[in-house]
Amino acid sequence: MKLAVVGATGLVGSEILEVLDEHQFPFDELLLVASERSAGKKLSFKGKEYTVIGLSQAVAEKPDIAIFSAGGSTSLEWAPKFAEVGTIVIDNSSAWRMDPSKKLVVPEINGKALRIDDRIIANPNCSTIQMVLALAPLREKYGIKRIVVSTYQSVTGTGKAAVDQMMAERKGEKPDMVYPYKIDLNVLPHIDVFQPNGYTKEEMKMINETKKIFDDPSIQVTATTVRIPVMGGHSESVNVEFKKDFDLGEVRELLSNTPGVVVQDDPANNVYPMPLNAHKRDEVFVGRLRRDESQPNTLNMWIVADNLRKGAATNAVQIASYLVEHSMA
Ligand code: 2RA
Repeated sequence: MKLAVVGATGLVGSEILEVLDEHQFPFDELLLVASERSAGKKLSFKGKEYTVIGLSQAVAEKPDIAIFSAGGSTSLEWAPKFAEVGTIVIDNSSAWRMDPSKKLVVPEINGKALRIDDRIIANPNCSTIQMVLALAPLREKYGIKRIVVSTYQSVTGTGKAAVDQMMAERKGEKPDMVYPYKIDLNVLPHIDVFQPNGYTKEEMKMINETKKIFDDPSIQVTATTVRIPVMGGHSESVNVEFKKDFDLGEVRELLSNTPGVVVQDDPANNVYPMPLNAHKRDEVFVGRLRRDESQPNTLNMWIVADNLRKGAATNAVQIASYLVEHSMA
């Protein structure tokens, strides 16, 4: 097994390396890949030093799996070149997610859809992954009619330059601006670019990707995505209307029995999910479970996860593990 991590020098790239190590992902050879600009750089993994290589050199190495986290344009150009030499690309960018010929995979939900000839597999958007993982067992039991989601997203979702902007602001230094405004002590109702319909691209990702992952275009979704000056993970307020009525105790039990989901819901003792506690954790945390008393069959929930983990690196490594375990790679 020859494994390549493309975009190894970035924030998600280094998280992928941590997750590969923690999950003891089996490989014989590891290629750390980045743009030609970063080629030659040294990175260490498990006490061993690696020299970062460029993309053309990596294609020539014909890796079995390449986990990409290098942005949409790199992926559009290079994923097909890897696929052509037989590599299975697991891509973190939005480049291929809505391509009808590509699978958009959260292994616990639709891993079964993967086939041996899939060559480019899309990893969903971070804020979508944590929401659908928590909703999946409830959808199975009660059916979903409509989702209203508002997010509170970590600056790590934008990348290292955004973390640097926030930290410089905290120190009173002049930052290189990534966001149109100051992010520290502020809240920006603006993630990714605005679309002609008034929604942002991040909001449209949540809407469209949810339908694709659940393979159900009839689910109605509306989203407001917001950037907040936090680092540990993304938080989401989710209001979900089911087709059938539910029992709150049963909801708790279904969520507690879902692999990868942890229920933290004890308001009397101030127990609820927070990004501070989700940081560096692979699971999705759910709490504030309560009936929406304003209309039937509707539940309110609060969902938190480390966006660099289950929202990116962990999900991608889990897809790779699924392929290995099912002899597809
Ligand atoms: C964000 N969803 O948090 C993005 C990262 N993919 O900005």
